Amino acid sequence: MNEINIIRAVAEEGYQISPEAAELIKASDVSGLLLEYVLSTIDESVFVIEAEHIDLAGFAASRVEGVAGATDVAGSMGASSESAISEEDRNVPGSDFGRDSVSDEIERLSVSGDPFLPDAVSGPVSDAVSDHVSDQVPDSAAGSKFVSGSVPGALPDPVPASGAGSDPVLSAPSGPAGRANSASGSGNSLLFSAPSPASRDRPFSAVSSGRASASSSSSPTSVVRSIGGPNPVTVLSDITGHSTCVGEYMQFVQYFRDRYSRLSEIIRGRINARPIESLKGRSFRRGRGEKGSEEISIIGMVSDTSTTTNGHRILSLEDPTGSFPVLIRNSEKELFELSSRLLLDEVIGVTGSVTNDGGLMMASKIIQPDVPNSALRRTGAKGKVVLISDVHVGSAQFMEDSWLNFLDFLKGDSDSEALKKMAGEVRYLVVAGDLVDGIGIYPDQEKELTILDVYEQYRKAAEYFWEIPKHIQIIISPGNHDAVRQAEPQPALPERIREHFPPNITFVGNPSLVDLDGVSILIYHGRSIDDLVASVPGVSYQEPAGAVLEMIKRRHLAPMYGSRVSIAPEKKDYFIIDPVPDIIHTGHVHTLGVQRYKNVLLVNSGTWQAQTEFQKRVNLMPMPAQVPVVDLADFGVTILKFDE
Ligand code: D5M
Ligand code: ZN
Ligand code: FE
Repeated sequence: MNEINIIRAVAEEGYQISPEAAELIKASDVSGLLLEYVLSTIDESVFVIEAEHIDLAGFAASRVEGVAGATDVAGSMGASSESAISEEDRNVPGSDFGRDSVSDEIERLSVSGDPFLPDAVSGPVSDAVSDHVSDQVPDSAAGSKFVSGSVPGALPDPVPASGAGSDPVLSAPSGPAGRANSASGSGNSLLFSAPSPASRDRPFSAVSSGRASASSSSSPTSVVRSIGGPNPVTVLSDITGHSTCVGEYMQFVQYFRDRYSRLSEIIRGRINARPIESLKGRSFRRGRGEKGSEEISIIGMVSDTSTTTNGHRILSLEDPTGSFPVLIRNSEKELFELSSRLLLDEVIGVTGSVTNDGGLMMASKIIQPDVPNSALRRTGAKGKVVLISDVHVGSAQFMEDSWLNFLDFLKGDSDSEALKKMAGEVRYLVVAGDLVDGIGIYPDQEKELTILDVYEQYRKAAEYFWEIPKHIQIIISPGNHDAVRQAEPQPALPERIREHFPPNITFVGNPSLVDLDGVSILIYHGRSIDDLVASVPGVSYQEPAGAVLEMIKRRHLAPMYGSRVSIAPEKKDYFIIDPVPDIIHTGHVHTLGVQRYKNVLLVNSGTWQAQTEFQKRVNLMPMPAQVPVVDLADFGVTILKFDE
């Protein structure tokens, strides 16, 4: 196999591969078989296949095992969950799969070595165990998202430099990102494998020490575009026309550095954190007889969570200088509860004490970036903004009658005087994605479409929007059913589609931050809500604003990398919630939800699509034709129903 074929084959399975690893496979005289073997045995937390993931000895052994073994390996191609390596094999100490045994040993070590632990086991820690454990915790950042090894991700479709004149990409979601979406221990076991000399030699590691440099991204508050007039619109942050992403390996490193440096900066205002590297090999022991030990803080990205045999939780925290295990004791109820809600890849601060051997931090406090406590802002603005999403024009379930009632309302054609009055106050309409149903978005979708051509769907949508009074400024941002790349951030709809729409529409990307006469609205379609519902206890489709609450506590719209949301590694992390907006408007899950958190209004708008066959199967009850209308002066919300 040549290199291109190898890269393509691994990409099809949702992985990337380093040049060294590709070279290693290419050099084999049975390169096709070796590749199959690698793909069938790779740990699912790995996203970039490195040379150290290629187990030549294991491959040779599997071939000796004979026909049955070989068939097994070949048969598992494409069914990536099937592994030729048994669970027992994975837990052999010292193997790349040995995370569980290692964390158990950390448990033993810390339990016996630390007087704070209530269920301490007796006996001194043997040097052998201690050495073994510290060997397993890498002392360099090799294998980290910041430097090499475990950078996850798909190769996203490139975004045209400008949305204008280019054909939309109608591909299915790219990428695998085959990582389990539960935060319970399925994360990145690479952090616990000994760093290989090869990865230490990487060019990236030259820049790995010290704090992440100030991000190269543009300031989030610089103005991108502006429209004047009585209902002014200013776009503050939007990917459209600014994509630099071609999916190259180094870009993932840059992306994670930007994510880390900006989120850690928010936390750094509240704790005095030190680089993880500085914890290594240091003794934090105070003088004999002194109570307690020195409290220190670190800020890192959660790269793994696991549960010890005694039911405590171990987090792996990673910063650009290294990674470090943090133990959360189950006796600390509040802390433990918070830790159960943590997601892989979110950035947190932890304060705690480091065990005597310097190998483990016992957490006493977890700090999420969150938003400052402050009073509701007075805006000075008047009038209303109407928030909708998930119109799904072209779907057989599109509720056209209700939608036409809604258009009548906007036109001031309601029977009710109150509605007429309210319509007169509407200055803005924001659409947070899935304007049309698209085609080829999910299997058998065409059976549920009334308009089979995506451009026809947009032409129909445009007709509706021409009916809306021209003084209402409309903002349209795309979603996963729209005709732009699936990888997020998504650019605005292309000119070929925009040209059908009236001039009072500003097309923006997903996500986007816009300012409407002094009120800032962060618009995000909300695909990550599917991940949050799956991973955070208590977050449900019935109360979607609860998912948005989890986003704002993390100051990030899609904290988990590589589950349902395929994130393109742009230089700037467009998902970071900074500055804190007045309103966060999401959609996608077809249910309505409104919450207030500190000074931010969180609104998930519903849909105009009745329950689809798929949604029936998963018991998702949409809340169609209900419209939140927000008062720009006091952020009061009125829900209007158009479903009769
Ligand atoms: O997605 C609406 C909601 O339904 C959202 O929670 C995802 C879920 N959904 C819809 N179709 C599918 C398929 N085929 N697989 C998985 N999840 C799905 P929307 O993007 O607005 O259609
Ligand atoms: Zn939708
Ligand atoms: Fe959607």
